[in-house]
Amino acid sequence: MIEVHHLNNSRSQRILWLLEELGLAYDIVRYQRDPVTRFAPPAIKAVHPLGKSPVIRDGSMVVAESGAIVEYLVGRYGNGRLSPKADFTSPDYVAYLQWLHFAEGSAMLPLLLKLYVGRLKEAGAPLAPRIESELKNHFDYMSGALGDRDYFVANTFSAADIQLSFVLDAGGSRGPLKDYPNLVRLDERLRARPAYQRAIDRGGPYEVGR
Ligand SMILES: N[C@@H](CCC(=O)N[C@@H](CS)C(=O)NCC(=O)O)C(=O)O
Repeated sequence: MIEVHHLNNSRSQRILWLLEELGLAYDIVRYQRDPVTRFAPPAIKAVHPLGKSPVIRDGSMVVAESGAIVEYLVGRYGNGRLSPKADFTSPDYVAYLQWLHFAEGSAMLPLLLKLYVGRLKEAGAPLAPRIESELKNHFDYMSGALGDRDYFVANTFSAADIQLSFVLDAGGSRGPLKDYPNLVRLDERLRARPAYQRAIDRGGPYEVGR
């Protein structure tokens, strides 16, 4: 049975959602953020030395890093669902990989900088213009690429949309999501999926984007 090491209000919500979309059985090992620091409890280091969530255990396999977890689950259990066929000559598959990696590799950086630099108050003020311009840069890019389509890759729901959903959620709580009506509509479309709702029911309240 796949085990998901799930931290409340975190990126691991995406993995629960993906597992629900794939109809796979899974167990949840739960961790609560410290109410003051928001850090994960040290106990999570017993499963992976980084001490971050998500981590999954699947038999002898322990996988950290949500993009890698998504690729692993879709590649191993997807049977053609939630991604274009793996083919490096296919523009759709290469676009899928790009979006999958863009979420954590690029888009989260200015969102995290805003969170941490914001805690410096006045001391962080010199960095604010660059952070804001990079937020705009990344959200402009996502919004322009989505255009009037419903989903990022081949206009078909894929695991790349799941991976990008945390960027939308973080953009809703401390970024510029509201300035991008097509991304707001995508966020609503994703949240309305029955598997998304089932993942919330199992994972517990999820308030990153609210
Ligand atoms: N790039 C990693 C980021 C993992 C990460 O930072 N997870 C956060 C939760 S959203 C975490 O565990 N934070 C608690 C902590 O750092 O103590 C991924 O996508 O899995």
